[in-house]
Amino acid sequence: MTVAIVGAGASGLTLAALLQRAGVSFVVLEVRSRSYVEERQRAGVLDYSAGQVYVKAGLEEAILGGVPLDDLLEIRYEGSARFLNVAQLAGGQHSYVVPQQLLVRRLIAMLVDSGADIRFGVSGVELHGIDQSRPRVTYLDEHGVPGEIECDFVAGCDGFHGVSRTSIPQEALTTYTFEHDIGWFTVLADSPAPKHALLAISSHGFAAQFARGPKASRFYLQHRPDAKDRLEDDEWIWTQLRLRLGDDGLPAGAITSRDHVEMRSFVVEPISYGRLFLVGDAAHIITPMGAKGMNLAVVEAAALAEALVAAQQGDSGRLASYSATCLHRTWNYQEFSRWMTEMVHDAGDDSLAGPFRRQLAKARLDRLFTSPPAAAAFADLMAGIS
Ligand code: RFL
Repeated sequence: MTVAIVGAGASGLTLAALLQRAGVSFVVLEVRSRSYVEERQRAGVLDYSAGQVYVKAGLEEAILGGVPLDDLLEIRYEGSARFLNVAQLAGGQHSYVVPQQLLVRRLIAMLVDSGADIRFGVSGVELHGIDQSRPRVTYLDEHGVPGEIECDFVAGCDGFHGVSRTSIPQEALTTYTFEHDIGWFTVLADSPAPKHALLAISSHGFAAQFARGPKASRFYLQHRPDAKDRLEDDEWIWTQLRLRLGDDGLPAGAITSRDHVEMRSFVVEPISYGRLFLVGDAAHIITPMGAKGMNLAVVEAAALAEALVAAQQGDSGRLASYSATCLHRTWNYQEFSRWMTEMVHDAGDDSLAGPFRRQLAKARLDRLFTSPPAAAAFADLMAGIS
């Protein structure tokens, strides 16, 4: 059996690593260079379920070795701190602080060292015959030389803007999109990492701070419609962060990257067609609230690896149920992300939600600190669905 893996991000590389362990042959095609992929900064936390993918595969040391565990979540309300010990509430299921670029770098090093076939810098990738028994993937290599991979299955791990999803006839897919009508900036700064993941709810708007290594933080910052052109305004950013975090002494560091976040959700159903299986962002986009994008990508890659290994042994049942199994998890995470999005925005700032919804959101927030079953249900989703 040969699997063509389109895309060398979190999902494609995880799938490759798991197939390699199982002795299934594969080729990975990636449009970007190795160094570009290794330096792309995005997510920062692997939840418990995603971490277990590497533990169960015997890759704990190679992928998770030396990374700190993540137990506590701070929710700061108008400057006053409250903590949830998420790992304890979830029965000891802790998350791992793993910047996405570290995960990607470790996976690539492991795969390349063991001779895996990863072709970086390709272009013009096209899928052919995905509804037939021997699909083909054509491309131009990094020197512009045409190449072709004949395979048994194609794994579409090429993100939202890739070619895999759009190779499926439109009439075969149902598409769901949802605009959250909230504006966010994201800023990466050389500012000391917070001790714990921090969500700050405030009448000035929502903000969050997460570690990205010991000396850097990723901040998220809600902006109202009248402030959406403030992304380049460092003074506005630091003033707003200090106000919302209730921390006058928050040190301003060099901002190394800044962007608008698309607060949009997207799902297609089904996520397989013929011999093509979509994985991760190729199949869905989830807002950063709840931090599930990378985790979904990793857990889906594991589900597909298991299904492909079973198929190689003559059991194609798991491939047949791959889409439904993954969509169940995806919709649960979309619901979790939306639930949290409403809570952290509405509880602080009633200029968008109005006073009634603000009270509802505050009740939802308080329940996390007053009802152990409510806190446990929250922690259960934070730990992830395997
Ligand atoms: P990736 O990681 O984007 O990898 C897709 C790969 O496919 C390549 N590609 C192609 N290759 C071959 N042929 C083509 N035609 C191709 N087109 C594209 C791309 O170059 C790329 O290498 O998708 P994957 O594997 O599905 O992984 C998904 C995650 O990367 C994504 O969900 C997360 O990064 C989302 N995300 C976060 N997720 C979390 O769990 N927690 C977070 O805190 C978090 N923060 C974030 C994020 C995403 C962000 N951005 C910019 C999208 C913060 C940011 C700023």
